[in-house]
Amino acid sequence: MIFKQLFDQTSGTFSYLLADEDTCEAVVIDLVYEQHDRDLALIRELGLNLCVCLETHCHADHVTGAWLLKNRLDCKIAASAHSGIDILDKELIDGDSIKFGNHALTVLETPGHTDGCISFLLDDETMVFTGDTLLIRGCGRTDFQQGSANKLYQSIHDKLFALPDGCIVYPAHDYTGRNASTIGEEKIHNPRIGGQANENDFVGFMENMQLPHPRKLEIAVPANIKGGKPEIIPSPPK
Ligand SMILES: N[C@@H](CCC(=O)N[C@@H](CS)C(=O)NCC(=O)O)C(=O)O
Ligand SMILES: [Fe+2]
Repeated sequence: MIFKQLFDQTSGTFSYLLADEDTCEAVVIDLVYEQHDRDLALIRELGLNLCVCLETHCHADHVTGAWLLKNRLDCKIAASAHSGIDILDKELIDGDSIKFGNHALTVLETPGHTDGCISFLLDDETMVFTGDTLLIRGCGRTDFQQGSANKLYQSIHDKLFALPDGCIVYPAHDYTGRNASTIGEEKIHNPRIGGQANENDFVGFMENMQLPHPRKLEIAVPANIKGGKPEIIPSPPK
């Protein structure tokens, strides 16, 4: 399998490209609008056939590059049926399978950061793409966008922590220079939900975080509801 983890420095966002080496079918997860040229070039250089842009949720801190890539490569856009994104070609629900060649991602509904948060589990359970549900030594905030610390606890504790300890956690963000973790590591070392922390500890922690709102909140949410479709459609290069 071809696998690329890509990073946007400005928003601290990871995007992911996964593809089957034999069939060249590819999927991407959580693109960033400003990284469109980089992502398009990479897909073309590798000779891939992009099937679908996947969104783990409707992001509040950056605008997705999904619509821009669909406009150029004629792929589909898919996210949770509860994401609030209104231009989806496919609304995903728990247990759905997204196939690319001989590989597949399974959809796990993991609400809490938003109602429409989903994670994507690779079929051999070696990788899980957790969006903002589970971050490295952290998790998504629960103070807006239908956030619920109780739901987030259940999603992480009951669904993600039930995966094999060796399963590699690839989140949507990191703000400290780390790039991946494992389920086993987070079960022990996540300061919010790891170790002996119970649901009350977790909810108490989340309700007292007092984070400033993301800088782009007012721009990002309305733009992401439209899949990142710009007001003025860029004309393709000649
Ligand atoms: N400083 C960042 C904040 C980003 C932020 O709030 N990120 C959200 C994800 S959309 C989050 O859940 N962060 C969790 C945390 O920082 O612990 C910005 O302005 O964009
Ligand atoms: Fe988010």
